[in-house]
Amino acid sequence: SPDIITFGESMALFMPPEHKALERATVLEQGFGGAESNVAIGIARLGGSAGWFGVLGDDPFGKMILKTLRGEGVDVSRSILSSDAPTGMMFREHVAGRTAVHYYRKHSAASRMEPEQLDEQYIRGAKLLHVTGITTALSESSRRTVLRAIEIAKEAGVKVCFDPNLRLKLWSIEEARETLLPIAEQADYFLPGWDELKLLYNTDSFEEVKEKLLQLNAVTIVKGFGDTTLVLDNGKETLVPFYPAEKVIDTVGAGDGFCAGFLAGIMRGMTPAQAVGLASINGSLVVQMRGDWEALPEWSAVEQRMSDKVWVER
Ligand code: KDG
Repeated sequence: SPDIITFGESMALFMPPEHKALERATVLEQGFGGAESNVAIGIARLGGSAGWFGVLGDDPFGKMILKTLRGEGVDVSRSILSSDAPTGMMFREHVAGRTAVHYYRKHSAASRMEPEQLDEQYIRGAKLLHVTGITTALSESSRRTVLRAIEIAKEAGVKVCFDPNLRLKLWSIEEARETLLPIAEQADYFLPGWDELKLLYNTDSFEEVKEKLLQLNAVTIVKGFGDTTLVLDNGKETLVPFYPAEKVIDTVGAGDGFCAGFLAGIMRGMTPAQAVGLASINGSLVVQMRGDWEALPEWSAVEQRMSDKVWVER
């Protein structure tokens, strides 16, 4: 198995060029996205060993996604092209400085994923399993699939990384809390954003949130804590400043790029705080280009920036 395994729903992505609104666009650019496959690509670009699996429709979009992932060096050998349902789709537009996402993914092939489709040996053979809350929000069966995958990983001593990736277009905050908080309790690495934590714990108080986080077993990485990332590792707190982005074109995918950098760093034997430094460089490069994963850097590019020592660990 690859060192890091992840799974979820990847979707065809359509965007009007030049920040036009969808209502007025006549041409759309085709790409694809999916939080977990974004992470897998990011790890592979950094020279890491990554596998992604999912159920896609046996249609041009499913084939495009698999081919691209394969070309990026991600192991997709456990993925399935199913003729029962189509590949999910999403449309994205930038209107008045804001990004709007329109999902067409209800009853997609991925949302029909079942725990029985998991290759248990494949998960057991990895070093780390990465899951996100998006998959748990898709359907009852995909939620059970995530929970079963975590169970398999834990039984085999495979580390579990969890990004809640709260998507309130997919479910209510109450439903999200009920599913996501118990998963955080099982994680070895927990990568929420500060905005997500406020919603999940229903408070704006840092002290209250911190008290909850300190009860978890996980190394917790709080993204977007002001202009820093907060690392909570065994009761020790470290603030790592953001690596500055020269320009911001498309922020979608920043969290996934961050996660890929973090996990690649951990696999290279870095401490969590060091891995956050790498994660932050990775995230800052992703936002400078349109699309979720296109701008993810190769190892040589981040290595050079790390040695610039523009970011300081404190
Ligand atoms: O993190 C980026 C993802 O949000 C995007 O790729 C699409 O997976 C996606 C989702 O469900 O929103």
